[in-house]
Amino acid sequence: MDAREMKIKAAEAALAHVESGMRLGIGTGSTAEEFVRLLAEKVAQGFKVEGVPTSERTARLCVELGVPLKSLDELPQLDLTIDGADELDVALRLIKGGGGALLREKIVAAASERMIVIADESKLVQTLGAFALPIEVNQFGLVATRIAIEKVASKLGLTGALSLRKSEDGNFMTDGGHYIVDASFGRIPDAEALSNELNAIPGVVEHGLFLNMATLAIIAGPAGARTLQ
Ligand code: ABF
Repeated sequence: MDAREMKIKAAEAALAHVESGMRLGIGTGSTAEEFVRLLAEKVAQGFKVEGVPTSERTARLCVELGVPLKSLDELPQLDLTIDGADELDVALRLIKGGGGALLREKIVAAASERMIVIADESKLVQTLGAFALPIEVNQFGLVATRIAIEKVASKLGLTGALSLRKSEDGNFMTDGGHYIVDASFGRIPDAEALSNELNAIPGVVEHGLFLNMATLAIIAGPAGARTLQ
């Protein structure tokens, strides 16, 4: 089974948790997109859902495939969000934001009663941090914010470089008009402490540690999909 087939398996298993009439948060990334494709097939057969997309990219795919969308202001309380992740551990702590949508992903997940993470087994790690932690920052005061992040890292004994994410035409810009600093910390032994410290930096808009948010993870491997909760 190749990586795409595993993503489809995870998405299929997640679809089994979706009931007609649900208000759904719809994630971003290649795994979430497999979910959107499967959901669109169900919608075409008469399944009723209303989705709130976590990015412009996901919104475009949903519109193209006919998945009905609402804004989060129209549907501020959601039944379930289904989204991918860059890394997760067995306690369902996540690193997200590799796709650049972490702020909307976190707002949508926080507005949802439940969050199901879908991933192939390469994303499951013992300790978070091999994937560089995306940190969404305000453009104003970028240098000061980077220094503040470095101070936090040093306080927590984390080493590694910070790098401002680039795109083809300059600095990568999120849907909210912010930059992303990718922090290659290596292992993050205390994700809760790092999350709290980053939240206290004014220039940090949001970071990619999703703690106490996922209620279930569906991990697909060559032998099929299994769940963690
Ligand atoms: C989103 O997409 C992100 O938070 C995460 O960065 C990424 C995972 O993408 P993929 O499913 O393509 O690996 O869920």
